Amino acid sequence: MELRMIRNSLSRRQRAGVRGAVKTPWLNSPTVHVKGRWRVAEVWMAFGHLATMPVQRRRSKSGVSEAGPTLRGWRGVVSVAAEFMREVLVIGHRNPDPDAICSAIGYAEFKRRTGLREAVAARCGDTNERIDFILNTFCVPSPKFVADVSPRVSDVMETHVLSVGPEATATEALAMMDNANVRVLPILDAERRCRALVSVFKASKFFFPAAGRAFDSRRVIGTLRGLTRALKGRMICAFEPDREDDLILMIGAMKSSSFLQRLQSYPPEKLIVLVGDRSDIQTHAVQARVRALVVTGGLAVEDEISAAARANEVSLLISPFDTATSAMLCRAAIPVRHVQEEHFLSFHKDEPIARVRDVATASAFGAFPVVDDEKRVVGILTKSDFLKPVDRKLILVDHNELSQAVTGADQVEILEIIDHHRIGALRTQQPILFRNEPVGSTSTIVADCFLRYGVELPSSIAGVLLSGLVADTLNLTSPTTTARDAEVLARLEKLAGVNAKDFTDKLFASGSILVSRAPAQAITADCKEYVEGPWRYSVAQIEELGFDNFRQRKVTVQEALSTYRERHAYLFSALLVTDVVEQTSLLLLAGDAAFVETIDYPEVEPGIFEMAGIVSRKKQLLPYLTHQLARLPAPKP
Ligand SMILES: [Mn+2]
Repeated sequence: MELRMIRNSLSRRQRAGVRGAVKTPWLNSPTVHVKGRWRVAEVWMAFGHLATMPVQRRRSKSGVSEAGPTLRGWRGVVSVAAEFMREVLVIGHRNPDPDAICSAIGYAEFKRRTGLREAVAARCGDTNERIDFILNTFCVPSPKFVADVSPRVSDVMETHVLSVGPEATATEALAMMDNANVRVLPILDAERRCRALVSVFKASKFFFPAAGRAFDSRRVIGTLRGLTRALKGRMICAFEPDREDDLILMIGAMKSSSFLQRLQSYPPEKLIVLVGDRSDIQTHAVQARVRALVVTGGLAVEDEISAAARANEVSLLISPFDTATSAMLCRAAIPVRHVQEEHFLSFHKDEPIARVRDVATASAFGAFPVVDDEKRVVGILTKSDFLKPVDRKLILVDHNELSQAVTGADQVEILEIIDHHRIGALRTQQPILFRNEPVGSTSTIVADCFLRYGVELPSSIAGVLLSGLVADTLNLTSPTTTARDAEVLARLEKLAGVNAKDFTDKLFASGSILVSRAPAQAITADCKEYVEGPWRYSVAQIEELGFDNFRQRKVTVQEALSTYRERHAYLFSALLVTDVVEQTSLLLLAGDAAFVETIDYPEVEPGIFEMAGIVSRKKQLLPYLTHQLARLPAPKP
């Protein structure tokens, strides 16, 4: 989304409130800045169509006006990232056939060329040998695989994860949290696995010990290297700088004699002494062999004292801060693992939001690391992320029934349907573009879109659409073929520079599914589910050059079909094995005996019917099956 387009989409009053726009590097998209007097609801209204969202959580204390909360009190600006989770998937049916894949590729291209830049071709099933042959022939990548389109954790999580390593100090963690205004920080190891979360609660217990444990406020836990970092100081000399110590902080603010006396009350190796440029105190500390001496105020140390420190193995640090500040910073140098929360809840990035939401909101935690399959942290989820709208929309091609659509299609908006099948029962929330034409393939309709609107059709896409067309119409020989298919095919042949007849022969010769796959996979490669009144059933089709491959495998294929039918509890499962050379088919039926008995085609073998001249599932077989179904008595409830 261009910045110019964002600005143009706003009203004049809104535009006045937009201060400017910057690129947010990790989002790879522009960010709009608005003034604090904007109401939160207005931001949603103005930028909602961009699927936008304030991505940086600022001060939680937001101002409230009568019209709802404003952005006042949020620090600085609210960043609204354009293109945040905006996607339109152009997707065919489950168990995709060439037409489903080819029309998705073609229509996504058409939509992108006519202004819908976020259109992406997708598929919800595996490709097969014939589809791969088409994609390879025209050098077109396979559509993006999407198993489920329902909103997932990864759709709303924050992907810019701020984190610290286990060796970080509390100072560093707290500074990072303050800067970014986040309340939770994961502690990640080198493999980006989450070990714990930084707990502000535990940190505050360390910094402000309970009244009875006032002595604890002098505890300094950490390494000398961590201390030096926290003090932004430098080491004059350091012994075992990476060893973690549990030290007692002592400030040399008293008379030399009192200091000497106090020194004796503690084991010297447990002491860290902070003092300004008081050489007598410094000398006492070095001679007593304390663990570390911190000279504050950035003051220089006499050469003799540093030499003595080296000789006595006393680590000597210089802090640029005054003694009071240095004392506080030393305490804050505690490694985060001492103030971490080991108990936390994490989610997998692919978990459905609907499931995660309840668990997350019921828990006491404020934020949740999001992990991938290797348990690496890829995002962070906070409760407010559940308010983000997931802007994933669908354009369905080559099907219009939810039972054949990608999982989760019922949970997202469907923008358009481009199809050539019977109209099933699909309800939509809004009016949609629904183009359904009784032509031989969806690819024909898609090609028609390019031709009708004079949109440039690249030769590779023309080749892909030609493939979908000849695959579905068996090169214009199927009874579903119309005059328009023939016209469109002639145009596509020219644009792609391909002879349809030669190509069809090669396409059907490329990979018999019965040969390349086990029967259980072969019968589901192009299988569709139908819902007809009280009944559910499935109809699959396999296209072959001759019936030889089928005859060799008919027993196992029949077994696979009846297993499949039982598993899905279908009234019946049908498989049409079509010989594309002779233009005829065999029908295998597994299912309800009363239904099978109604079939009046010749039963050449038990469960196998000869359907001479039948090649189209959609135009010939399906109307026949629904007609036979109507003769069945309604099932008893
Ligand atoms: Mn089709």
